[in-house]
Amino acid sequence: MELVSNKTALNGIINVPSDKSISHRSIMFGAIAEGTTTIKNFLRGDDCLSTLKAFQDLGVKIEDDGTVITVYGNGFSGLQPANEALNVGNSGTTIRLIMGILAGRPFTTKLFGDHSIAKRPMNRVMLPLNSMGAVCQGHDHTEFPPLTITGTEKLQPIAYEMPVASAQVKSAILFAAMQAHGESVIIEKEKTRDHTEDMIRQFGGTIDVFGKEIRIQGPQTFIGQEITVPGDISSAAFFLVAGLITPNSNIQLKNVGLNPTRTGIIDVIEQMGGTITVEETAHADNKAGTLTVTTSQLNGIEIGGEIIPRLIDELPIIALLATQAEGTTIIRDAEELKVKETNRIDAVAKELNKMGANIEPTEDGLIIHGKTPLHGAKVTSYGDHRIGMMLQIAALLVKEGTVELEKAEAISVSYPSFFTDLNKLYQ
Ligand code: SPQ
Repeated sequence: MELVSNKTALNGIINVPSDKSISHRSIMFGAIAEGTTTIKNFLRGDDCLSTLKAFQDLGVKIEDDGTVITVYGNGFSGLQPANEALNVGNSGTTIRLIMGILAGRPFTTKLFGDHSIAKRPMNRVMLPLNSMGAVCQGHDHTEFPPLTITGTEKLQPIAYEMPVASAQVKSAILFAAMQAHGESVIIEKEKTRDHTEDMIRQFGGTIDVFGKEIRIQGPQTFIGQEITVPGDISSAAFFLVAGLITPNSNIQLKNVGLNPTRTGIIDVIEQMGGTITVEETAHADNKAGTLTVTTSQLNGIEIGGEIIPRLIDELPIIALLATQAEGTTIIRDAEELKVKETNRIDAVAKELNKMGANIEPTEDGLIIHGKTPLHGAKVTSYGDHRIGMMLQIAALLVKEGTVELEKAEAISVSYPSFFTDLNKLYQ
């Protein structure tokens, strides 16, 4: 499709779509809890709908009246063998977290997804779950999907030092650990998003967190809750950057979730000299607020270490931001980007360079030399929603030529109303 280009001002207010990570987990906790869970502001993006369908296939009654999702949980033992293989679509969160839940269920489940899921590493989840007593197998003796998992009611607790900083791996182990008999201890490599830990408490369970050390006792039972999902800072990120780099702009983003494990992009914008204000508002379950950005002069910075998991999904759009900053920006310690929906290090460098950026891909990140004007080109999202949205924001700066995006449909994975929201800012 041809992207919107050559915008000289963006102004307005956007209600950010609901948080993807929290939407997935609200269905999962609803399904394993006893009693009814209601979910308001559920994200009806493709990924979260894959999670919803997967739990329906596992025998959980889930209704959607168009406003509220209602999950009728019957505890872990309410999950029943699925008649067919579960299709997780494009969603890494669905396949990895569901494996932790299925590790404690005494039946076999097959899981598959799209061509991107078939390339995402699964040993990071399969190895710890296998050591707890589940039997997980990848396709053709590899670690890649389609996968088979046979769970057991006799899961052993685990003491596990995580080799990667990953909220998905941590969450999968937590879902298994809450079904095991005894105490499990998980040590994180770096602190990652903690929505699973928050929901354990919210659904009436217990968990102890001391910095990077997590202790959880199993078995635990959970009670159905009323959940309201806040807006997703990872979706807000595209319009934060749009407002900072497009001339004459002022954009307000309402109801953005501000869990501190997710707000690394705000720190980066401030360090680069961007004008951003954060106004916290009351939200039922999670910290949230209004973020306002205005067009800014930016400077290059270094981004690495503990902040990386706090902005891992924002790195493609941060790379675009850096192309419009004076000087060099270095992103390091971000090798996890290579195993997302696509290799995001290569994709960002290749596609933005086609548009005139000066970006060097490295083993664990990117070196971005700014400030560079951008021009028209034929680009692709590689089927990765975040690459697709980043390229649309880049196109806004293009004055000459057009930007043609291949595989734009991937954007509906996390932000189905992305183009409609963008449209509101220049009408
Ligand atoms: O679900 P999926 O496909 O893995 O989604 C992504 C994304 O960009 O939306 C990653 F590609 O987000 C992950 C995130 O990178 C969602 C997530 C979570 O909800 O727990 C955690 C992060 O992944 P990881 O591998 O670091 O645990």
